[in-house]
Amino acid sequence: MPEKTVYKSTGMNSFGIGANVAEVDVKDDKIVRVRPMRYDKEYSAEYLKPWTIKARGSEFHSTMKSLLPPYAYAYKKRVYSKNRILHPYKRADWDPRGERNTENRGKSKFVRISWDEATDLIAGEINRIIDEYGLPSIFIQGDGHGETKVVHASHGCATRLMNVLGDDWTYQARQPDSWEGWYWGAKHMWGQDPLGQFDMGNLLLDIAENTDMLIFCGCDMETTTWGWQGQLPSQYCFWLTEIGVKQVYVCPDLNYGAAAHADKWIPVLPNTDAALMAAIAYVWMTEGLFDKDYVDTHSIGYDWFEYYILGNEDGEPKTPEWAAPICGVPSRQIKALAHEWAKKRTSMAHGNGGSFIRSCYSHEPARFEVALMTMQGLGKPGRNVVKFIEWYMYGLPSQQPAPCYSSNMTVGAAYRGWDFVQTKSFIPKTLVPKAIMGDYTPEDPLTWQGYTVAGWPREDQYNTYQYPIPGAQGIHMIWTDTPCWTTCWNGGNSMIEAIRSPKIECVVAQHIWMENDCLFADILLPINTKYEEEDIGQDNGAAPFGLIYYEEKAVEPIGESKSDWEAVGEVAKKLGVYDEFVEGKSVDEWIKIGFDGAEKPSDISFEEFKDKGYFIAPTLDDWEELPRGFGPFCEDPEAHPLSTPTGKVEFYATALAEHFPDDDERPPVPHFIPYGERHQESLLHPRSEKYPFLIVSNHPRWRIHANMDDIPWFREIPTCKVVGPDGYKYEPVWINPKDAEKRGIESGDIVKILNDRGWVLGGAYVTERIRESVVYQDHGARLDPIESGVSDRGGANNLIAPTKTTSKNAPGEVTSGFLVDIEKVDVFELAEQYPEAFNRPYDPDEGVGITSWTEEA
Ligand SMILES: Nc1nc2c(c(=O)[nH]1)N[C@H]1C(S)=C(S)[C@@H](COP(=O)(O)OP(=O)(O)OC[C@H]3O[C@@H](n4cnc5c(=O)[nH]c(N)nc54)[C@H](O)[C@@H]3O)O[C@H]1N2
Ligand SMILES: Nc1nc2c(c(=O)[nH]1)N[C@H]1C(S)=C(S)[C@@H](COP(=O)(O)OP(=O)(O)OC[C@H]3O[C@@H](n4cnc5c(=O)[nH]c(N)nc54)[C@H](O)[C@@H]3O)O[C@H]1N2
Ligand SMILES: [Mo]
Repeated sequence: MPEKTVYKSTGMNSFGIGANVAEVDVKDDKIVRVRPMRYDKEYSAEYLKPWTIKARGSEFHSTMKSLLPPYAYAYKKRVYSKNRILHPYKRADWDPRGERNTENRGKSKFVRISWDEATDLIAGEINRIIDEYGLPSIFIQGDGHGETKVVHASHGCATRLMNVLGDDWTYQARQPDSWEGWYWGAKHMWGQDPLGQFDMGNLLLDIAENTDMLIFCGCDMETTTWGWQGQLPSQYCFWLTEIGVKQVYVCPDLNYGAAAHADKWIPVLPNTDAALMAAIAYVWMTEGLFDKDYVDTHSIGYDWFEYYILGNEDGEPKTPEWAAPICGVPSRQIKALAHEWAKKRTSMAHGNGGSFIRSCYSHEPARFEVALMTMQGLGKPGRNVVKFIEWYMYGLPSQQPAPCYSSNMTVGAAYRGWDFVQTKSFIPKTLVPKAIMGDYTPEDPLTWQGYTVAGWPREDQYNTYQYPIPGAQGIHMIWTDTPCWTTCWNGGNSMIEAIRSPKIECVVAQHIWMENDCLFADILLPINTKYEEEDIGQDNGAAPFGLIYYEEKAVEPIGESKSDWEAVGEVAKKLGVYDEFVEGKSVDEWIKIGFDGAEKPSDISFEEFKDKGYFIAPTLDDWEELPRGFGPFCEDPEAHPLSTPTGKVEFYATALAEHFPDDDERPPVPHFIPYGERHQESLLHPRSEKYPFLIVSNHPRWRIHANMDDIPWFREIPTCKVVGPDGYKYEPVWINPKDAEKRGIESGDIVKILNDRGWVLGGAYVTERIRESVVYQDHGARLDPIESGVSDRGGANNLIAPTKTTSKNAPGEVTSGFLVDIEKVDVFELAEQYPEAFNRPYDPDEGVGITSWTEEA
């Protein structure tokens, strides 16, 4: 029997937004087991009023326990990972009073130091940088996903410290990575501020009652839903099959959701969805198969779109025969899909957006989707767009996305993570390497459009920003709590080059495990996991009910680790601003502030809350009556206008035409753009002769981005790692049998994926689950550099993603759907060529560990 059981959210969203709450059993200061949470442990069913969706003679019920993904059960392995950073470290050959050897970042090893020395060093460098260059020269990277904590926020605690020091430190503004195409494209067509994605009220009910066909375009209902939502969406899809809702998957790979749920798989070539959809529009236009009345009353500029699709603009009608060789879908299939879609009430489904939403010119496919949905009467019963993850984003009373939204309780008042709006200086994350490597001055600055952080209104994209800001100098110090730039962002190898620049005099990283960008730090602070902290949490997104919970400490901090909030606090002490930093409040007081700030539908005292462990809100009585998706706009577009300049769907984006009249990479009307001045990542471009494959770099099945690559239980699974002849576990690469044969590749072979930006290794899996001309390798595998800045054994393919942004005026990331080649390698030959990399201490069960990088090993 456990000595105690505590509640912990296991979702990895971070930003204070929890999900997948678990019961964690503890004995002898050890986590012994993780179990689903029972919602009815402290509250009766009469109180909870669990919801039921009734449709087509069948019922789908809310569950009484959390439906945890595998990550939740396995996470304790991370707490006790051999890869934990247990003490502060300093890079051996970095001397703040002498040689800094910045070019050795990622190469030299680390030596152990004390917390006292580490915080002295950091505070000393902060003061020195401010004196020599000014506060804008301090750059804070604090924006990742990861463990969800509220008071001990996993990211951005340092931004709060900087706010104490002034209002012009430089912030790394994360662009809307999850939504790029929607943000930079769809928003100009159907508004939907701030993200550009869709009204989702009550759509689980609407789909069950009214939808005949659901098209999953770039969506894996058995992988990415796990990250934030657990297994509820999966159960829902099994139920849809039972009640006869047809499920069509459009994706280059037969992903896990497609394998489990698809009635039909349409294997499209990566980032050619715009061509496929243009051809569907062509069929509808020429055969009169769309809702003309709706288009007349709900949109503007349709004629411009028709002009383009019919080929009047460029002499090229966008027929299915035109699209077929581009998107790799036979023309008869395109026609059949167009006909079926016109006949049946069809909704589109996404996880978030699909990897293509993070590819070159991704605003175009997103806009095409809006066009198609509008042509079929967007918002009519059964005709909406649904998104199966990040429901919390829509957890507003007006946007009830699921029947389960009984409350919008948030403990945000206690959140101590990122807080950046005060500072005047920022760099979009996609432009960081460029900002560092260029010789920018306030007079001759780097410029871009838009604040870039998800959440800014459409109009902000018309603003031009600059680095450095007037009167400021460039950045000279980086402090990161998100050390996975190289494994998660665009052009990772260019970031490695930038971080080694002598301009960057000091790099501080605070992290739980020794991995990825930690290798490039000068000072490392050891952070603990959420199991070692006391906190408060909320889940108003993933669970069938809205709830807040008290997160009691499960075990004592391991080694000398501290929470992110405490670690930054130690630096604040050395700077003499601790009280200002914590605003005079203890962790306990912050937890209470979070509890008090949550809008609770009925009374409960703080003591009772702590005692019960959680507080849950019952289902709303009238949830079935709440608006559904675009229903209100559909019924009365004048009373419920969209947030576009005209209030209607804009086939011709009036504001793009006004602000960027010469932008041929994002013209006012959606276009299929295979390549252009900026990107040549297309099989239609001559570059493809050298690099004849497109890589699909999805969100990982056995990780959440860079998290969890060292869990032994997962690494045993053949779809997680491929064991090479040298015993090393390589990141899988899927390749079609026809392509594999041409390259002499067999399952289990080790392959190199390459382009002009570098190369990474992988373990081949030859399968028809991936279409020809495409290779698939998940993103986020742990860095294990061969030649640092060029090649990687771990398979971190972001290293070779393009450095260039979405398009001229859209500074989004491009991290999937780019050109590569693939060839078989002999790992033993490579080991001879690169003995240092291949002889690094390595444990196949956990990968490269901290002992590979420290001198005491
Ligand atoms: N190739 C490719 N790249 C992509 C995408 C893609 O589709 N393909 N998708 C993009 C998208 S949508 C996203 S959201 C990004 C994700 O990119 P990130 O949000 O940056 O990724 P994560 O790995 O989740 O988290 C960031 C870091 O936080 C660390 N971390 C976790 N918990 C804690 C903690 O408590 N404290 C501290 N200090 N650190 C912690 C993790 O170990 C990791 O190093 O990736 C983008 N990159
Ligand atoms: N397990 C797990 N869950 C996660 C995450 C994670 O890292 N791991 N990350 C979370 C985050 S931050 C986000 S933003 C979401 C992301 O959620 P999504 O955007 O839905 O995820 P992706 O893996 O980028 O893409 C989903 C599917 O798109 C398909 N696809 C790839 N390229 C193309 C293309 O060109 N065209 C079409 N039609 N399909 C394509 C692939 O089949 C892929 O499985 O997931 C969240 N959930
Ligand atoms: Mo994301």
